[in-house]
Formats: sequence, structure tokens, C-alpha cells
Amino acid sequence: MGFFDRLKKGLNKTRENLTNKIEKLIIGYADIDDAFLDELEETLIMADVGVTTTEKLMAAVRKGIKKKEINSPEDLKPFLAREIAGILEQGEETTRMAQTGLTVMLVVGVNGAGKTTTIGKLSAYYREQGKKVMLAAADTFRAAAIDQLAVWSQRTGASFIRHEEGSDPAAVAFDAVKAARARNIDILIVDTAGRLQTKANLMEELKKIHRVISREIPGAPHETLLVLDATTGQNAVSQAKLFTQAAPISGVVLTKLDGTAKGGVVISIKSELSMPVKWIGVGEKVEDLRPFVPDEFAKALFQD
Ligand SMILES: Nc1nc2c(ncn2[C@@H]2O[C@H](COP(=O)(O)OP(=O)(O)OP(=O)(O)O)[C@@H](O)[C@H]2O)c(=O)[nH]1
Ligand SMILES: [Mg+2]
Repeated sequence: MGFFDRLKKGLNKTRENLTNKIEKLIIGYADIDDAFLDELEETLIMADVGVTTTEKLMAAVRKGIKKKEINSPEDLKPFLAREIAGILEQGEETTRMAQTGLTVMLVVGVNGAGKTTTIGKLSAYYREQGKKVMLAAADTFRAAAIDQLAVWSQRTGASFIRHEEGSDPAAVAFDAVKAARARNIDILIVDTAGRLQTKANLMEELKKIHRVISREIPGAPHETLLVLDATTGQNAVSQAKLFTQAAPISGVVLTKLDGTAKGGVVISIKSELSMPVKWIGVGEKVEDLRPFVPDEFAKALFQD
């Protein structure tokens, strides 16, 4: 199965929740009236497109009706597909890499979001492109977290930097940058903790890791990726707001899209946070993480 098919399959639940409901709505109504528009609005909100984004889409629909671009319920699906693709394509951004030398990626997010797994998948992705990859275990909070990353480094043929459990994560990041440079590594990916004693501690720790990396290499980390679990829906949006206080987030990795009917959250991350979604995860396999391509995503969501 190619990635597009896996993407479509991964989005099955969201498609059922959003697109199929819109279709049913269209079949159920001969004309566009207030009841129809109310139901459409509710459908969008239920798919976790977000209140603000839903309002934007509804305003576009009303305008489309006025301008006679939408004349009947059947016109609605292609209209929405275009509007949503338009939102997703705004300010589309690709991964930032160092012009020469080492590229550093810092990966943050709450516990269980999928950080370590994503790093393993990213490692496999870049190794396949022939890059030299190093993984750094700056989540020193649990020994198991270090071991989990060690397994990924072995599995994907990446170098690995670890300190002992409970040691200073910023020191791990510092050592990793030094070692990566000495070993001519192309991409260093730094794992971080998702939970500490308090949220304030976690944010302070992330700030420190970020500071240490940027002091060693101006302009680094080239990417600070926030990993968000799509199954948490709108909660993911509020997490994103929290993490921007700790580090400038350059992109979002949205995981577990396969496990949720709330895939509409992609649209609200893009439109409400203006954070680019750079990667999406649609399963637990290595090949289930892919760069986010807006057009492909909209197609997978709306195509029959
Ligand atoms: N179905 C599915 N599961 C995923 C995806 N990405 C990650 N997971 C699963 O989510 C669980 C948690 O992933 P981890 O990578 O350990 O999460 P983490 O953010 O590193 O968690 P902490 O280290 O506790 O902060 C694992 O069981 C992963 O296999 C995805 O795209 N789809
Ligand atoms: Mg982890």
C-alpha cells in the first residue's frame, strides 16, 4: 500500500465523521436553508475543526451562497474541500535544514504524544535518504525512555548519546552537539521529557536545552518540533499554546491521526495557531510518518 492509501485509510474515522456526515446532510436537504446551515456548522465543530475555523468556513459558505457559487446542497462538498485545502496550504513550509554542516532538531510535547516514536520514524526517514543521524536522549526523567530511544537508534542505524537517568538534560544536548560535529553527523534529533514534577519545571528545562543548543550553533535548533496527539482534539491546540512559551515552535508533528475521528484538528492548528503542520503520523509503523502535504491531505479527506 502506498502512502496515499495508508493516509486515506488512516483518515477513515475522520472521513466518516466529517465528509460522510456532510454527504448525508446534502442528501437530506433539497435546499440550503437555515436548518441545513446549522447542521453543517455542528458537523464541523464535532470533527474538531475548531470554533474559530468553523466560523471562518461558515462565513465562506454564506458568501459562496450569496455569490451563487453554491446553488444547491451538492455544491457544498467541493466548495468545502477547496476552502479547507486553501486553509491548509496557507504559508506551507518545508523542513528547515542547516545550509552546511549539522542540522539540529529538538522534539517536544506532553507525555505519550508520540515524541520518541516520531524520532525513531524520523531517523528511519533520514537514514533512508543516506543521512548520518544521531539521537540524543535528553529525556532523562525515566530510564525506560532512554532505553526506548536506544532501541530506535539501533534499529535505524543512528548514533546515540545518553547520560544516566536523572542527569541534566541540557548537558546531554550539549554533549550531543559536540559529538555530532566531531563525527560529521548530518542530523541530530534531541528527545525531551513530556512530564516532570510540574509544568513549570518542564518549560524551564526545555528553555535551557534550547539555549544550550543555540549557544553552540547559531540558528539551531533548525527545527523545534512540537508533537501533538490528534486523538486529544482541541486539547492539542491548547498544548501548543503552552509550549510556545518554552521555545519557538517551528512546526507540528500530528500523531495518531489513524486513531481518531478528530482529524479536523489539523485544520484548526493551521488556522488558529498559524503553526505549520510539518509531519503527520497515521500509524505505528516506521513508514506511517510522512511530511504533511496539504493538497494530499485534503484529497485523502474528501476523495471517495
Ligand atoms: N496509532 C498510532 N500510534 C502512535 C503514533 N505515533 C505514536 N504512537 C504510539 O503512541 C505511544 C506513545 O508514544 P511515545 O513515542 O512513547 O510517546 P512520548 O511522547 O515519547 O511519551 P513520553 O516519553 O512518555 O513523554 C506509543 O505506543 C506509540 O506507538 C501514530 O501515528 N499512530
Ligand atoms: Mg518518549
